This record gives sequence, structure tokens and C-alpha cells, in this order.
Amino acid sequence: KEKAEIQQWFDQSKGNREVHNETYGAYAGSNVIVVQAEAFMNFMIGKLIEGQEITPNINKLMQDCLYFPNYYHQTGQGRTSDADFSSNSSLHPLQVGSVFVRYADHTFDMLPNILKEQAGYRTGAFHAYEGSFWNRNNMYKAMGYERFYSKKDFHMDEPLGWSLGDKSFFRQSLDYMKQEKQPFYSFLITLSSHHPYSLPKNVQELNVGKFEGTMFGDYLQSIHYADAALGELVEGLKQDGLWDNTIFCFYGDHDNSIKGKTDYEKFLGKTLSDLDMHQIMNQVALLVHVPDGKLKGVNDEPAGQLDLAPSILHLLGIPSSPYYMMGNNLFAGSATDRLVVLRSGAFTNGKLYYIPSSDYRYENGSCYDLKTRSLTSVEQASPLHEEASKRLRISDKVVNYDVITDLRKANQNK
Ligand code: GP9
Repeated sequence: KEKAEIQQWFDQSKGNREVHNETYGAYAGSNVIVVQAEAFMNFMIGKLIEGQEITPNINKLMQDCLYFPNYYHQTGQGRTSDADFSSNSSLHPLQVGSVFVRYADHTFDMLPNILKEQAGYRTGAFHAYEGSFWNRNNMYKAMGYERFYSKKDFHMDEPLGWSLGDKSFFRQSLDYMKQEKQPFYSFLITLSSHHPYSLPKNVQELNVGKFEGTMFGDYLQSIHYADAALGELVEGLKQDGLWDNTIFCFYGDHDNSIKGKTDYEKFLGKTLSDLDMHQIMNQVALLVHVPDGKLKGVNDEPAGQLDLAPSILHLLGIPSSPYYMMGNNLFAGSATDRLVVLRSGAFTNGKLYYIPSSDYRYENGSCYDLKTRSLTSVEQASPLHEEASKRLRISDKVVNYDVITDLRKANQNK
């Protein structure tokens, strides 16, 4: 009975994901490079501090990209590994622990596997840290990566923070990608903007003014460095002739763990409501550049990490309906529903925004009207609430009980 309920949910929702409109397959055969950036949030994108741009390279890139400011991370305790899991599987991470650590042996429909099997892509994951961290060595094999370039594959010519600086990491990753047979799918995970964000003085280029000597100031410094590294990567991709035949995606993995409201209020120069703070702590921005640069501008519809895999499949013209994916297709157009559910149970459809009482950062379960940004009755959101809880429940069952193979078999025998 439970399997039937799960199957029914996927059957009913797949039409929202697989939409054959003008962008479907528009970039078939392109390489795909996804950069998942450590603790990269949306609130400081495009902002100035003491007259300096914090993210000058992203600001420039934005002119040729589609920018989703309302792109939410959907992570739980598995942090970076959860962002990676959700972005590639289009399922929710667990409430407790990391799927990478707990269930690397379970079956999921993962983007690298799909691209390899359905379209002959070469697949590689890149992260200049110990391969065993978050059980990546095992999980990446299961996800279908042919190569995992971990710390041992990089020259430590720019030691920074936990490991190698993002600038050298990108430079060396690009050297590997250049040698790869095309088309390829590359998933790159940065590290230099990791908590507690204290970069050596010679790398600190921003004058953070009143934030000097604070963790928030250090965070801005490390974001400025990560932005510069991203700029170099994009330049390198252009010089090496990869930029124009690659779908390039960039997003942040999760928040920066700096929870006090005062820093954000000081930085943004205004008082922040619980809604503002919740959005700040959960929005991690997505930028997508397509080979002909035709998709650009700001798309402020709600979106989240679960949406990445089905949206990439859409641009490549690979059907997503055979797969057990739960996210939205960001290129489906406005005809389809857009509900983004966070691991805490918070959710938004772009009109209402619900924050559950269980969300550890905020005390009261509350529902906001996004137009007026004021509180509205929680009852209004109850059908959405039901659907959001159902999605989390279904995802948990799929992840915990490893049912994808069984469901697929049962489906084939129908
Ligand atoms: C380490 C990096 C950090 O490999 O992914 O993970 P986090 O601590 O942010 O989850």
C-alpha cells in the first residue's frame, strides 16, 4: 500500500517535470559543469561594502546568466553532502544524518548515472579534500562518477583553510576537464569559504569596515575570494573554448551558520523580520549559463536544490519521467505548480511562506503572505502543508527503505 502511494505521487507529478516546450533539448549534447560553492548565500550577492563590490565576478556573470535569487537550500544535518545529494538525485536529504554516510548502498536516480547511461557523458566529481569525508569515495562510485578527483589528485600549491584554495582548485580541475572526452558532466565542490572563514591576511582583499575582526567580516572576505576564484574559472573556460558548449550552473550549498540577526541588520542597513531572516538563511542563489547565452535575466520564482537535476535533464532533452525525482523543472514555464519544501518542513509556493515551529532557529510556526510580507492565517496554507509533509514522507521512505528498484520492477510488470 505504501509503495502504491509512493508510485502514485511520482506518476501524478512527473507531468510537471517533463514539459516539452521550446527549451526542452535546446542544449542537447552540451557539457554540464555544476559548481557547488561552500556556504555561498544569496543575501550578499550584488552588495557593496565600504564602496567595494563583494561579488564583482558574479555581478558580471549575471548579465549573461539566468539568476534565481529565490533558490533555497534543502539540506539537513548532512550539510554539504545533503546539498550534493539533493541536487543530483532530486530527493530530500534525511532529517537525521547524511544520506551519503547512511545509505550509499541504496539505489537512487542520480544525474551522473543518467547522463552516462542515457547520453554517453563522461562523469567526474572534483573536491580537493579527503575522499573519505562524507563517505564520498563510496557514494561517488554509486552515483556513477567515473572519476573522483579528491585531495590526492591536486598539487597543494595554494594551501588555504582546510585544504587547497579555490583558485588553484578550479585551475587544476579545468586542466583535468580540458583533457576529458566531451560531452562531460563535472561536479565541482569548493571549500575556501568554509566556517570559520578566517583566510590569511594576504588573501583578504576587502575592507570590511565595521565588520573587521568579526566572523561576519571574515565570511564576506572568504566570499569575495570565492567569487574571484569563480571569475578565474569562467575566464579559463572561455579561453579553453569550453564556455560556449557548456551548461554552467553555480549555487551555494547551505547557510554560513552565523545565526545572529544583528550582523545581517547592520550589513543590510534595515530591521529584519523572522521572514526576512528565514529567507536569508535559506536562499543560496542559482546561476545558470547556457551555451548560446539566450537564457538570462532574473527569475524570482521559488526554486530549490531538488530542482537542479530535472532542470538540467530538460535542457539536455533527456526525459525525467522514468526517474524517481521530486523537484520542479525550472524551465517548465508558469503553467506548472512550484512548491519548494525545505527539510525543516518550511515551504513556499511564491505566494505563501510557511515556517514551522520545529524549525530550530525560529520559535513560532507561522505563515506569511509574500506580497505584503506580513503574517497571515496558517489555515490558508494547510493544503500546501499537507502536500509538503507528504513529499518529505515519501522521500524519506524512498531513501530509508531503498524502494526505487522494487517500484521500477513492479511498474515494468504492470
Ligand atoms: C568538506 C566539505 C565541508 O569536504 O564538504 O562540508 P560541510 O562541513 O560544509 O558539510
